[in-house]
Amino acid sequence: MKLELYFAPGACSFVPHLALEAVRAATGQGFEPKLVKLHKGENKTPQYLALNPNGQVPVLVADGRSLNQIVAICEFLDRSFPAAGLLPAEPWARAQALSQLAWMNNTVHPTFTHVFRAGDFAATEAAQAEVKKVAAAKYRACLERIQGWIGAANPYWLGDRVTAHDGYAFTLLRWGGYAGIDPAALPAYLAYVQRLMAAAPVAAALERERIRLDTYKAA
Ligand SMILES: N[C@@H](CCC(=O)N[C@@H](CS)C(=O)NCC(=O)O)C(=O)O
Repeated sequence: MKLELYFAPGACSFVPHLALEAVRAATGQGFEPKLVKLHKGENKTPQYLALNPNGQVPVLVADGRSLNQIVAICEFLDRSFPAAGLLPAEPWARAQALSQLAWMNNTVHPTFTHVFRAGDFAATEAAQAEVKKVAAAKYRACLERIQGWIGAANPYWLGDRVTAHDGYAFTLLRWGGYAGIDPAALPAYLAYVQRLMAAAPVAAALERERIRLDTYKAA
């Protein structure tokens, strides 16, 4: 299968990026990374909007067909490459894993967007500061819930294989730095992410995106 991933460094596209590295490690199926420069508006060109009318990363192009939305991309990759074990096969465990991915995508991620792009949600500077403050507190609570889930992870979120869940966990903790959240304040989460970053598929994706867990700056 010919696979292409449209991604932006540090964005949520890290989730399918890591999933594709996990697929490569388990099956040998490769993919072509396609860098999208969001700051240059490359996600709003007519060519890009034809791939994804939402004008966002990620997009997976599989044999010429484009697919957007992280949850759908993970589901497609899991069904296409079951040997990679991206999602559990047992129906209840699978549904629970999809529920966690969906929550990160539809709740945690938009909460962060209120911190990162408060100007999209309020007009005045004072109102934006308020939006940012309230959203940062909600975001911290979300990270604490994730810490509760992965605190007992062994060694990775879903077991002994790196999966898309781990890509989301890394991304959301990294974004926490931009929300003023010190990863050291979430010790079990941080220990898990440090372990994760040493895994070969994660290291490959981090290297390609040239990102690290270095977004938190002490005030
Ligand atoms: N629910 C979407 C979220 C995608 C998303 O929010 N992508 C962000 C990067 S993390 C983006 O492309 N932002 C640029 C924009 O909206 O202009 C998905 O799962 O693909």
